[in-house]
Amino acid sequence: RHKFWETQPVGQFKDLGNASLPEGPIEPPTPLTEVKQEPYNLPSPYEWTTCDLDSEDMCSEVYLLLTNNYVEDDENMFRFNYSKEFLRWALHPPGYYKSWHIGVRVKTSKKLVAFITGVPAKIRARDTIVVMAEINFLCVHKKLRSKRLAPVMIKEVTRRVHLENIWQAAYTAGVVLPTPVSTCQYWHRSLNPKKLIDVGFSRLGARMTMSRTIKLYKLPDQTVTPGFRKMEPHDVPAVTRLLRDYLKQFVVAPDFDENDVEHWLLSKEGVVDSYLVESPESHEITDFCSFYTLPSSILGNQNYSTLKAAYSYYNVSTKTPWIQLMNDALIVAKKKDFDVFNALDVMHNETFLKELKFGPGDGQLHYYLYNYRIKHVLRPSELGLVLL
Ligand code: NHW
Ligand code: EN5
Repeated sequence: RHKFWETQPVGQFKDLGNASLPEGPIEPPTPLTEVKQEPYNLPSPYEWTTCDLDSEDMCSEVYLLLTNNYVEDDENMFRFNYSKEFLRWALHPPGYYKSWHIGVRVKTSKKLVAFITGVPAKIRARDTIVVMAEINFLCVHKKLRSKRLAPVMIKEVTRRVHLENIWQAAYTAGVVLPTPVSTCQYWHRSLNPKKLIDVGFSRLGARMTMSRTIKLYKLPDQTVTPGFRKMEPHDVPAVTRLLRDYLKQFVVAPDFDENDVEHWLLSKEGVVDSYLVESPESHEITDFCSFYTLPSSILGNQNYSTLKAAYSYYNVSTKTPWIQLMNDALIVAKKKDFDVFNALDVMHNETFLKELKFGPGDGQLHYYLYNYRIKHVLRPSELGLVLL
């Protein structure tokens, strides 16, 4: 069934019910001297390249490869359209390795035809903090699919991760592979229902008119929580404390320090937005919410080419009720002209999704760990990790 994945240190389907297998690494690290020193062989028309996203030209090449060939929904109506600024942010966190940003070119034309990336992250699984690679942006040009290039790319990124003495990885995918740590559901909150219906992202409900639908999804012009404001650089220590304390309760979650929070959560125009609640009395930071910007190209529509989507990122409520906090997030997203606000059913998201008129999407997201076994399949609410 899975000729490649059967050979890899990942949970296998046949072991799913087996509670006697221990939690933790599936295989031990090998001495660094035993890690293959040369890149894996590609089919002879192709060659490896390391992509420097700081180079405007290389960043554009990667952007165009992904814009034309990355993830689509199951009916091929929408395709993720990560911006260049987003890619630079996603691939340049503290301690990143340039060697983990891997491209494949056609030798003769130098055209970029495939890509895969890793970034380092400290991820806690129960009470163990593990340095991992987060693998993302695996993409093979549409014309080169089903030639078994993906396994070579995965083996090559694995080799380069091993060279840094890192032996575990985390990744997500819309497809089922051996074997999910957890399976999450996408939920969608319409902000611009007319456009969403016009482009086929959503449908007019039974016994609903367009004007009733627009009214259903109306939001106030202003946020309602006193002390709700944009996160600023001086908030990094307080937000780090708030977030670290919140993420403790999940089975799998990132172990963020102040440098990580500064990188991943300080607002970056058109990339990531973070808001917090500062108590007007005590000036304590009591609540936090954030979302990242990931538009999708709309394939084959006469009137629209881009769907502006905000994706729920990390949120913490200690004083403001979840529903009020996340409604304020919807209000600011609407003000910023997003068409839809998306969220997974991870962390405490179930407590606000239905109430705030999110509806389940047709997509799922499966979470995976490489070379790390977790005893049971986790509920989405046990996951404290959001990958981009
Ligand atoms: S998920 C998004 C992945 N990208 C897309 O869906 C874009 C559109 N599709 C494509 O570009 C986020 C191609 O279809 C791709 C496959 C490139 C997906 N993950 O070359 P072949 C991520 O980026 C397996 C893992 O012929 P193809 C996460 C498949 O099961 N494996 O297929 C990435 C089969 O193996 P099997 C995937 O269609 C995580 C083999 O690839 C996969 O031309 C990577 C077929 O290869 C996927 N999304 O290209 C793993 N899709 O055993 C990281 C298919 O079943 C692991 N496959 O025969 C950790 C590494 C680091 C470890 C460090 C210690
Ligand atoms: C790695 N970082 O399928 C990411 N999206 O539901 C890679 N559906 O947008 C993995 N098909 O349900 C990505 N509208 C896996 C996801 C791939 C993209 C994907 C789904 C998630 C999606 C939309 C559009 C469907 C178009 C036809 C969808 C319904 C919205 C509706 C709004 C009103 C209330 C009910 C729901």
